[in-house]
Amino acid sequence: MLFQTTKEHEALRMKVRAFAEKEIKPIAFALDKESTFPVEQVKMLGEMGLMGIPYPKKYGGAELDFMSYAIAVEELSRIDGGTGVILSAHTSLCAWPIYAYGTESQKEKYLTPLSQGKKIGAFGLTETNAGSDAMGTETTADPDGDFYVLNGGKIFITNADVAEIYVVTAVTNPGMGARGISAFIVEKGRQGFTFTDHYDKLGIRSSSTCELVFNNVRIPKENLLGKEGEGFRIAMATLDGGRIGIAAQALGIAQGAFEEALAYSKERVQFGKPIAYNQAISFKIADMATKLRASRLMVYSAADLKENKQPYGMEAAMAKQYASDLGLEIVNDALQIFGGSGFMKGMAVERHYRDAKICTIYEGTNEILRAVVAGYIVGKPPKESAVKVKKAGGPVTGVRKKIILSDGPVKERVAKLVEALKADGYDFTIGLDPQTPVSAAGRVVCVGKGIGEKKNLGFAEALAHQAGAAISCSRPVAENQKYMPLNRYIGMSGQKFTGNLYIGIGVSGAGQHLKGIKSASTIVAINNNANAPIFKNCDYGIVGDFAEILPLLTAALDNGQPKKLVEQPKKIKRAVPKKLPPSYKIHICSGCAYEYDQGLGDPEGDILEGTPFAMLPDEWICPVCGEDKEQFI
Ligand code: COS
Repeated sequence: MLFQTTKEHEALRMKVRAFAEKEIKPIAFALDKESTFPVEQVKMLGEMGLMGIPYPKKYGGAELDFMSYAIAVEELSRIDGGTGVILSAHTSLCAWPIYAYGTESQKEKYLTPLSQGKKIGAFGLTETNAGSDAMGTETTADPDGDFYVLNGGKIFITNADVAEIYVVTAVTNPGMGARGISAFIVEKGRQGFTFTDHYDKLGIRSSSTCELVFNNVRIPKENLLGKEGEGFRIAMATLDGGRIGIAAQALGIAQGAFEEALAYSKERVQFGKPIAYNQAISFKIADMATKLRASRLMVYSAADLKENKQPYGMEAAMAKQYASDLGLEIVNDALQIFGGSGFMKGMAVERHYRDAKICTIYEGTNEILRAVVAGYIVGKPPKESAVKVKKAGGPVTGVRKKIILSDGPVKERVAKLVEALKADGYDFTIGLDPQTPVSAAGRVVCVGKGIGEKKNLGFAEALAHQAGAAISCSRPVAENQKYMPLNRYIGMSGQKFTGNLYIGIGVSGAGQHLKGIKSASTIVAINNNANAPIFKNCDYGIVGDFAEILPLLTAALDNGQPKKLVEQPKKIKRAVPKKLPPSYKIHICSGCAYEYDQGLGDPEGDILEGTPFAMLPDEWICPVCGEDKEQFI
C-alpha cells in the first residue's frame, strides 16, 4: 500500500492552509472565547469552492476526491477545530446523504446550494434516549395526506441553528426497529421547527451546537430521503463517511498542537539550551510525529477507499478511533512541552487541547467504534442476550402520573391541581425562604424561558411564597437572560432538585433540565405549549398562559395566615400511577388453567365479547379442555 498525495492535493492543502492562516488564525482566540460562529469565513469557504468538495460540478460541487475533502478539514482544524467540524458536518452529514440517496430534484434543490456554500447543512440523529443506541429514536413522523408531521427533538446538533437544511431521522413505523425509521430533509423556517439555546461547550466553541425541536412540523412527502424505513441505514452509512471527516479533524487539531509545541521547544531555553535538545522533550516530539504519520495514513487510506467505491466502514471507524485517541495524547504532550505557559488562555495549544476531546465522542464514541470494527472482524454478537436489560427510553423523569389539565375554566383546573396536591400530602400552611439552596429545598418554583420579561418573575415569586418553595430557573434563564445567579439553575450541569414538589413555569423540558429534577417526588408543569416535552415528564400539568394561571394558583394556596417556617419537610413518596384491578372477577378452568376473558368472550362457543362469566349458558364448556362451566374457580 503506497499512499502518495498528488500535486493537486498538496496545492489544495496550501490553498486551505493559506486561507486558515490569514482569515481564521487571527480571530480563532476570539471565536473560542465568545463562542462565535465564523459567518464571514464560512461564506468565503463557499466562494472558494470548498463547501462541496467531493460533489459533482453539476450540483455546484468542486468534483474533487474524498482525500481532498479530508485534507481541507485537516487544514482548517490545524488552526481551529471548530471551523473544521463546520465543514465536516456540512459536507459529510448533510450533503452526502442527499447526494447518495436523494432524488434528482432533491439534489438540485438542496445539494446545489449546499455545495455552493449558499446554505449550510446539518444532521439530526441524536436524541436524549438515542445516543450510541441510535435505534432508540423517539421523534415521530406521522403521515397526514401529502405530509409527514414531525414531533420530538434532536440534541447536540452541530451547525444548528445556522444551518438552513437538515437531514433528520424519525420513526414512521413504531415497533419495527431499524426498519421503522425514515430520513427526511427539513428546511429551517418550517412552522413548529425551533431551536434551543446554544450549548456552552468545552471545545470547538466556534461551531454552533444546539437542540432541534419539532412541534407538529409538516414536511411534504417529497422531502422523504430514500424510502420509508431506510432512515436508519442511511444514517449509519452517513456516519461511516462522517467518521473520515472527524478523523481528519482530530488529525488537524493534533498537527496544529504539534507544530506549536515544536516551535516553542526550539525557542524555549532552559539549562543553557533549547528544551528541544533535552531528550525527555525530543522523544516526545519523535513520538508525536510518529503518531501523526500513522493517523494521517489511516485517514487518507479510508478516504481513498471511499473514493474508489471500496468498502470503507471499518477503515473509517479505525481511522476516527485511532486519530482521535492518539490526537488526545499528542495535544496532551504538546501542552506539557509548553509547561505553565500552555495552561494559559489565549495560547493556541490550550484551545487545541480542549478542541481535541470531542473527537473521541461524536459521530460514534470510540467505544462504539471498537464494537463496529470488532463486528467486521469477529462478526456481530447474537441479538438476544440471556440477560434481560431494562429498555432505555421513555420519559427522562421516569414513570409519572401525567395528569394534564388542558380543558375547562382555568379556575376549575387550578382547583383540581391544588386538591390533587393536598391529597398527595402537601401542606400549604408551611413556608420556606425563597433563596434556600435548590439542593436543600423541599419545594421549588422554577421558571423557564417561557416566563418572558424579567418583571414576570413577580408571578413566580408570589407563587413560591404561597407554595412554601424556593425560587429557581432553567439554565438559559440564568445564563443568557441573567434573571438569577448561576447557582439557582436546575439541570444536569447545574443544581439537582431532589425534594418533594417542583413547579415548572414556562419550562419546555429540555433533556438536560429534566435530568436535574428526575428525583423530585412530584413534578407540576405550567406551559402554554401542550406539546412541550415537560408534559410527558410531569405528574400534573396545566396547559395555558402563566399570567392567567399563576395568580389563581397563588390565591388557591393562600390560607390567609402567615406561613409557618418549618425544618426541611420529610420526603414525600413519589406518586406512582395506580394499576387498576380488573373490574370483574377472574374465572380459571380447574382442569387446564384457561382464563375466561370477559372482554373477548368465546367466539368459537358463540359467546359474544363482554359477556360476564355468570351469564354464560350452563352447557358452556372450557374451549381448551372441555371442562364443565361449574369446574371453573
Ligand atoms: N451502513 C448501512 N447500513 C447499516 C450500517 C452501515 N454502516 N450499520 C448497520 N446498518 C444496518 C444493518 O444492516 C441493519 O439493517 P437491516 O435491518 O436491514 O438488517 C440495520 O442497519 C440495523 O443494524 P444493527 O443491527 O447493526 O444496529 P444496532 O442497533 O446493533 O447498532 C451501532 C449498531 C451501535 C453500530 C449503531 O447504533 C451506531 O453506529 N451507533 C452510534 C451512533 C452514532 O455514531 N451516534 C453519534 C451521532 S453524532 S452525528
